[in-house]
Amino acid sequence: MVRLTEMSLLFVLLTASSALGHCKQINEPQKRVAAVQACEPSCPLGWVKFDRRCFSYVSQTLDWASAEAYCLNQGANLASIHSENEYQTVKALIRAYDPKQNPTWLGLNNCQKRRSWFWSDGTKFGYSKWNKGEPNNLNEECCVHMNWAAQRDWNDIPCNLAYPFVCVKRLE
Ligand SMILES: [Ca+2]
Repeated sequence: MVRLTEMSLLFVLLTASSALGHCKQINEPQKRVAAVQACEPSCPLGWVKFDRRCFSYVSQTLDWASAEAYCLNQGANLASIHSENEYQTVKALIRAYDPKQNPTWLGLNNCQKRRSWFWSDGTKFGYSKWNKGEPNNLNEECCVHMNWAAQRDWNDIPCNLAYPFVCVKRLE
């Protein structure tokens, strides 16, 4: 019975490691679990991992559509945000590269319809962190950036303005 359990564990571990491809086979049983954990997919260099996704800050200032195109070239989209913890992670990422925390594009927009907010990565809009009085659609604003004004949260703004941005991609 013990032998069977051990064989099952070995099978699971080997299946997991072959699925992950780059994992080395470890022969000492006590090291196998740690080895598989270490083999979990990781983000590319310079990308920050949160909740099975990878975030990257891009300091180049581009309009919203060009920023989305830049992210697409990285196999990513402009960042979507789905929780306070995720938001604080993205804020910290921006702060690490830009201590002044300038306004930075997110992937949120309502350019199709006034009250319909969509994330460019196709994830569902739920969490939000608008500045007080936003979104106000002043001057045809339908794209969203964060770190706006003193409150440094979200604001709708014309899409043709240029800001740095954050890209996100799923871990494979
Ligand atoms: Ca606004």
